[in-house]
Amino acid sequence: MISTVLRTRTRLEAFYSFGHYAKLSARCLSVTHGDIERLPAEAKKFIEESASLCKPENIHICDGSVKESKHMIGLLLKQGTLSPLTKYENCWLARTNPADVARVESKTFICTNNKEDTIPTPKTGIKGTLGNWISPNDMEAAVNERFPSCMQGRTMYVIPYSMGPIGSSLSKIGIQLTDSPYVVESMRIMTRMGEGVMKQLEKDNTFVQCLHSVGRPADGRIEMPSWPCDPERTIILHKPDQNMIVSYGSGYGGNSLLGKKCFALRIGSTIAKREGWLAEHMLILGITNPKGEKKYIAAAFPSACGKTNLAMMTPTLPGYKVECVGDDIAWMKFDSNGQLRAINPENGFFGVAPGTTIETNPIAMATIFRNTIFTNVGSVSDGGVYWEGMESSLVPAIKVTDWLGKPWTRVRNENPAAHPNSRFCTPAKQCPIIDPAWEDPEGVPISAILFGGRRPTGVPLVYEANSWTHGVFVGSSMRSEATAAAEHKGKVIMHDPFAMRPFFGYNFGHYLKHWLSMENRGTVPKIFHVNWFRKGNDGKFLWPGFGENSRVLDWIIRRIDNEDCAIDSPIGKLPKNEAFRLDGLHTQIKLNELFKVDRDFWLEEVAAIEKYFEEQVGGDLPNEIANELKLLKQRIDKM
Ligand code: GTP
Ligand code: SPV
Ligand code: MN
Repeated sequence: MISTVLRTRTRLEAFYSFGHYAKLSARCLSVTHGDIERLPAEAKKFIEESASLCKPENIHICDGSVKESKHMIGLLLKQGTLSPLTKYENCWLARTNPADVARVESKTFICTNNKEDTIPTPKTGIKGTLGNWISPNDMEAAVNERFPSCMQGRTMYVIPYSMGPIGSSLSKIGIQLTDSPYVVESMRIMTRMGEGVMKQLEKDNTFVQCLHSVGRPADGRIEMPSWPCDPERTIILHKPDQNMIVSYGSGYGGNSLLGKKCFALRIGSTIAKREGWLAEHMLILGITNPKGEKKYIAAAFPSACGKTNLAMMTPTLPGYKVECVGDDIAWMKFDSNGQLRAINPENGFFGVAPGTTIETNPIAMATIFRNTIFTNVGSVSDGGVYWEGMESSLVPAIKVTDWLGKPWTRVRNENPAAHPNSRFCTPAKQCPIIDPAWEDPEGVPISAILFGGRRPTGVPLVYEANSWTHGVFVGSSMRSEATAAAEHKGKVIMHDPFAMRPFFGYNFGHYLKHWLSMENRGTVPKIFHVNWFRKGNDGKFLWPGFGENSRVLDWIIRRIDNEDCAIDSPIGKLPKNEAFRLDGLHTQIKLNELFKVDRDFWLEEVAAIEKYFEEQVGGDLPNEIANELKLLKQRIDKM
């Protein structure tokens, strides 16, 4: 037994501790920008060992300056990765290899010694869907099959970055090594990167180590020199006990901007578990009512289900104001007074482009036409961008090119001009309604947590959980229609607990226990479930959504103030009909359909949740959650 353990350790160290060999090659490292000696010893070691593995031509330590950014853009233009969008200020269009357009959940792994630490054990014969586990040996093999010499002829960029305001006690530092200048430019927008973090590292040398390469196909042939990648062998690896992320083969989104899903959620959730806080796939918004009272709300919706839109909402209810703290990730911790406080660890928005319009999200439209990288959107002959939803901007004289670089006309083409997962990458500080406290190192106080998804049938517009435990159950039983943000096809309804299914850094059952335990750490906020996507028999949305969602927030904040405006239902508390504000709404709302709780639907829903828990979570399901399911079933049975 002991010898097996020892052998594993030695082999493990082999891939990240080349010892003698590493030091020898390190002497030949050519650092062409920045001073490696300023970095803490651990960081130097990480860089040297990675360089001796990947064999880059040279090393560039990023300072985050404007000069550096100009240099990167120059490189990217030369390489053909970016083209200028002359209509706007400092905006660029990137087209990826069409095989590299979204996160690849099937190739994303968490590495722990014990499989049970990463994923619950599914029922015999059932494939687990709550994450992928990889053993330390297999991770080592995966790295050794892909990384040796993968950066040959390329520059290895060193990106010191902070998730959260630099120096905040809620923030954490990462160092990403990458051979992609596109990733450098994107990280410069999405994180606080460069000199400020170098200084912070002098005070605190702990960091998450992130190694990334766009890779190089096994046969050496790079199909699209403007977007090198290796889709066949793409792999995204996380090693929580070493705060380590290793990503190979993809240059886009959550696969390559390692601060986002890999660090802030997967590694983040494991750190949060250890340290007693929460790392969640949630937007954070501030809402001020007509009396001038302000509250902050966090909301978890799956990818491409409306977080950016809600975070930047323009309320239609008069007198209301929404301000944005973050649109994708929240790190939440109780302060010494037992108040839950949240920071947005990011520095930019990596938002879905299609559907973003003046009508639906004017605030995003006011944010994104400066200093922004657009990826896989269409472009127009006047130097601007185009995507589905911008039809009214089309005039015959303007020619559209689709995301693949082909001429596109609306009548002729059935395929969309922009890829459904095309995105803008834009600085958060440009958002006209960015919250004054968005960079507050203490975070903002959270008064409510929302869960939601795309549910075309059965699930009402909004309901309130009866208690914290019931709320955790509501999060655990979330389901949503698949979207283009990942590799899933079709509109199947998938279980996506807490909107975290692709992002759990550890066993979902343990995650549930951790959430349940929050009640002992401070004053827990009220929990709600929302669904903007319910459809009528005619297949049309029953609710206009977007700015009209302020009516839902209005009811929610009145509930936070304990106003008597709710009635009990078997699934939770619903708005009293007369209390839900519809004043000034010109479209006819079928309230009965929108809020209906149908017995047959919910019996099926309960059965689906029961099956899911049984097949996927098994013995790791906390009793409290099993009990909430039992109670729900009893309440529905009695309907
Ligand atoms: P990620 O960045 O992938 O995490 O996505 P997200 O949750 O931020 O989703 P986003 O706000 O970008 O919305 C995705 C899609 O949902 C867009 O096409 C929106 O137009 C649409 N959407 C957002 N809010 C609403 C709404 O209230 N009603 C309807 N019908 N559609 C909405
Ligand atoms: C998501 O899929 O939830 C995103 C995009 O926010 S990505 O950064 O690619 O994960
Ligand atoms: Mn997201």
